[in-house]
Amino acid sequence: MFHVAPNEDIKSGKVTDVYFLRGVEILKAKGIDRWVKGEVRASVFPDDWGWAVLAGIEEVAALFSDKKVNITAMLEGTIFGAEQPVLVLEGKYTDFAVFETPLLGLLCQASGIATKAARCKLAAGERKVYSFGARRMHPAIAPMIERNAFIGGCDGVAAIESAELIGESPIGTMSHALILTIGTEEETFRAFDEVIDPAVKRVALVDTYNDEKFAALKAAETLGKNLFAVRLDTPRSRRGDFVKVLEEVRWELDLRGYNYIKIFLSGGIDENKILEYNIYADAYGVGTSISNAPVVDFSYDLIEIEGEALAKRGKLSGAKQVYRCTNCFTTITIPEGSKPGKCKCGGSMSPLLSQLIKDGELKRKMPKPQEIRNYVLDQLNHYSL
Ligand code: PCP
Repeated sequence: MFHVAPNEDIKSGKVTDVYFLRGVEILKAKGIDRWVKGEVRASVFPDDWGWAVLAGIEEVAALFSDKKVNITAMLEGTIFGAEQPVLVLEGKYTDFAVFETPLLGLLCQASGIATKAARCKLAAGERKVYSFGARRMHPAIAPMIERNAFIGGCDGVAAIESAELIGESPIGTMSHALILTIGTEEETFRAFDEVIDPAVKRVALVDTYNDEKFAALKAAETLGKNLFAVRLDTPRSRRGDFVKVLEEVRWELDLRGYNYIKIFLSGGIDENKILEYNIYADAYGVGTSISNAPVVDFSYDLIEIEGEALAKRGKLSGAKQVYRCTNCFTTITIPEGSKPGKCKCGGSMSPLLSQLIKDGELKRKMPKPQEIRNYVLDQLNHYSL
């Protein structure tokens, strides 16, 4: 029905670029079967990002479990730099060659989404950031998109299937369509408050018909203490000096004692808009800029053939380890087996690449999305936009 590959085709290596299959055919025909080792790394990041968040490792583990390979990799959620190997895959080349396509696909998109989410969360600080972007992408991958938006730092996701995948409650209250269908904002706010589970925070959408400040006051007068926030999803054609609009909404609410009512923004939001609107906004719904985030342009390159260091032009040969200072987060990449010594700050250097799969057997407990998210948020304290 839908133009997506079923799990079994991904797992069997059918979702691969044909030149990998032709390579295997030739090697088998010529009886050439070498033990090779290769690494996944990105030489540059999109949009001048200074760092990225590694995501997609859980799915990579699912792809390679029961394959005759060994994989070492950074933990999912690790913040890494350009040129740093994030995963090392070794085995008999003909056993795994066709899986290079799904391997990179799983890491490139997930890491782009998780990084954009982390950048938005870093910009928002304590303010909530919710993933509202399932509608911008093919529904078959909505759970993947929102799972990685969540582990990257989003505080919640909107799509029901995605929320189930990560074990969270879906976020969202009312759409413009509901208000237009019921007829008035006031009737809609009342109906929402009468019908919807009281545990769902009441967020009133205030940009459907009139000026946001008057609709916000209408919402406050209608729901009083039951109102948690007003949402402005103002169309671009009406935004003008949007910070001034937010200032007015905040002023008019506070003037009448509605200081407790929060301001929630959505529509065209990214980390730069968040920095601009933080003066008045308390939470953000981010869609396109996270779900349509640029990919992290990972490549997989062989670095050893039968134990001998060898790499193509432009790549550093031989196996490596990436060490990060547990104190100042300085990171170095050195040949595998070399000693990193102490960091210049006196801190100790901790290796980031560890065993994930050994002879097709999973050697790592997969953390919950909440644990990965907390790991990302902890690291973010050491990074800036
Ligand atoms: C959309 C919806 C999403 C927002 C925009 C994501 O607004 O509210 O949350 O926007 P982004 O992709 O630009 O970040 P509408 O389609 O106008 O809203 P609604 O369905 O709420 O009526």
